[in-house]
Amino acid sequence: MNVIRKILGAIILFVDGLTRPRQMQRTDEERVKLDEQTRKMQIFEFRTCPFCVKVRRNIHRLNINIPLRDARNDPDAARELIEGGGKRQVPCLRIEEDGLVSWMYESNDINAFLNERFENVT
Ligand SMILES: N[C@@H](CCC(=O)N[C@@H](CS)C(=O)NCC(=O)O)C(=O)O
Repeated sequence: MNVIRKILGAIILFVDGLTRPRQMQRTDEERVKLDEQTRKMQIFEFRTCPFCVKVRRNIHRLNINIPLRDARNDPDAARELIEGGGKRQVPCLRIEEDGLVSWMYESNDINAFLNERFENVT
């Protein structure tokens, strides 16, 4: 089972690498604004989870920087996710705003939130 999972994971990463979406172009000014907005965000993920790949591809497309936390291999990340978010499900977006921390699960919700926030820089 573990071997099959590893093979599938390798295929997912290979296909993802071959078919990366085109990145949005950002000016230096936009880059500064975006980095300021994403500074307090983190994505908790498993490297080969297809739902995480979907979110990572959107982050790549939007050309934004959000740190990735490996909740499968990093015990600290897994603990933070379970204690903060309430369950060990990935992907999960941790957002810290005005001193408040929120945890967003579900790849579709995360991508909708990121698109809404970052397709147009204000
Ligand atoms: N509907 C969720 C599905 C997420 C999901 O099933 N994630 C799996 C990994 S692919 C998970 O977190 N499993 C928990 C575990 O393996 O401990 C989404 O779209 O984000």
